[in-house]
Amino acid sequence: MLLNYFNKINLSKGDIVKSTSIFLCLFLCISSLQSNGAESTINISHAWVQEAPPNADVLAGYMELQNQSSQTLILVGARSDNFKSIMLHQTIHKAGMTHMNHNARIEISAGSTLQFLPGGYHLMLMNPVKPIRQGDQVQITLEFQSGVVLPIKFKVSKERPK
Ligand SMILES: [Cu+2]
Repeated sequence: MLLNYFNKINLSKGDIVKSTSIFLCLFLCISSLQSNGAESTINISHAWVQEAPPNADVLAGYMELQNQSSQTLILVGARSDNFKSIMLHQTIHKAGMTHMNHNARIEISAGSTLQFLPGGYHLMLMNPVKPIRQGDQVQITLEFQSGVVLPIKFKVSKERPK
């Protein structure tokens, strides 16, 4: 009786594991299909990291993000081997004060362009793992809520590249 009971438990546990992996596979397959279709609808240009003193703990990354799709695009994060962490920030001027907001997500509505510029939206690049100099290129991967990930090369420069 007891043995039967355990057999039953094990069986249903196995089923759950099986269905979870099937689900995971479906999910991954669907997101990779989506990313194939979506990449052409997201256009990133003028991607640059503002040059900072060699010992700077924090740098800022900027870009122009065009959403050419018919759906709202939601940027949820960024990562890079060149930095310990990256946050989505927005500089805000309010009542004569300037501060930075941390955004968990940034929405770019269908057909619109969002500028990441000094004094506005930026990627806050924390703790570079090695010194970053003018002329370098750093790869930063943008992560979207749909599951799309886009590796982008950012040019290190004093000002926005043409
Ligand atoms: Cu910031």
